[in-house]
Amino acid sequence: MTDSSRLRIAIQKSGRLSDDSIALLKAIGVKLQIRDRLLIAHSTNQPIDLLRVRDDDIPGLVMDGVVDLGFIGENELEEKMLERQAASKRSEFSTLRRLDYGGCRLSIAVPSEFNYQGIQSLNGMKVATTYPYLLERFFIEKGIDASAVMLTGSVEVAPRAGVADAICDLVSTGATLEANGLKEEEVIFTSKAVLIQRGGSLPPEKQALIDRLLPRIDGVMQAKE
Ligand code: PRT
Ligand code: ZN
Repeated sequence: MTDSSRLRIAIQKSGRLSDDSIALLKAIGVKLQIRDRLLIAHSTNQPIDLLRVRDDDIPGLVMDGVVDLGFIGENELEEKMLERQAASKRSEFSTLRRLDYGGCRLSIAVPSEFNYQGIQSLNGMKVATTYPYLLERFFIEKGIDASAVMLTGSVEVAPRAGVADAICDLVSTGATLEANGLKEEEVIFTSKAVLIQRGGSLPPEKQALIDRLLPRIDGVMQAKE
């Protein structure tokens, strides 16, 4: 793949975290030449390679030690951690920084005409989601007897399509829920993008590079406050 002496960073190829993650790397002085179709992007002034993948793959790439660092939403990270735990897979990593973008919440929403009377109203419901592990954990913690229906997309249309009674999906402005006749009732997880590092020790030069980059990230975030 790439020269293993170079720091490998996994980043979302195209999606809500891509632009902000690339902007952050550029702001801390990492020059990048990104060609849209390519999986790998090399820095032209630092020993850094970017692996551009779907965000779903990033937690596993870090936890399996395929890459050294990854930019990922906490929602995806936590879901994948629970999934790996259920499969008795190790999920070693450390969170280096919580970043100032990618903010959203994972919420349960019900059709607006539904007479929601608190969390007990969820009992017996089918709830469509892309995050079954986070949702099941919430049900268990709250003692709710409901089931998660896994959908990989178009979660917000599930109640109208008769596939589920409610949904559990990411929300930022709330416009998508409103457009689909749904109202947000329970926030089950709040999320931002984070920078994570794989478990185990890194070669000294790689660790030294990370240790030089982190204060620059702090500086960039402080300058925006
Ligand atoms: O292709 P790939 O698998 O890489 O991308 P993806 O489609 O799985 O993810 P993407 O790019 O949509 O989101 C990546 C990450 O961005 C998420 O895992 C979150 O950490 C973060 N994020 C922040 C969001 C949102 N805000 C968000 N609003 N991810 C998704 N949404 C969607 C939500 O699912 C819903 O469809 O936006 C819609 C709701 O937005 P509002 O503003 O109408 O409430
Ligand atoms: Zn994804």
